[in-house]
Amino acid sequence: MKIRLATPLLALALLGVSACGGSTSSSNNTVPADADVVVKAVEGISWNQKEFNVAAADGPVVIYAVNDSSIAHNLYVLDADEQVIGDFIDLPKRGSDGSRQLTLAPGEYRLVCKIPGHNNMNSKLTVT
Ligand SMILES: [Cu+2]
Repeated sequence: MKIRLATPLLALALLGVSACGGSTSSSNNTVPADADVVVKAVEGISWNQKEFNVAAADGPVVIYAVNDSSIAHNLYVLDADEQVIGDFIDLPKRGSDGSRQLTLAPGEYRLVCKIPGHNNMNSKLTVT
């Protein structure tokens, strides 16, 4: 029976390249390429803008939210009747983020945070 001498060498080579597989975490969140609306929770219990606008004529709206503050938040999309649309985005700590694809008819919506005392986090989203 022949012994294949190349095999141990190949095994060593594979061990060598598999040593580093850890993920490098970045402090900067990457906004999804398909995001139509980018909402940031900022210091001072506030969204980064009071008004957002998006044209939905080409289909669903992708809303991306990220927590860029030191306390917990969440993002709810409300329609004109204050009804919640879709699932909320939980933003428990700085760097938390998430996105939702929602089918929104043209009109006015609110982007709110429902944590008690965060009433200031109430921005207008206008869909055209
Ligand atoms: Cu909040």
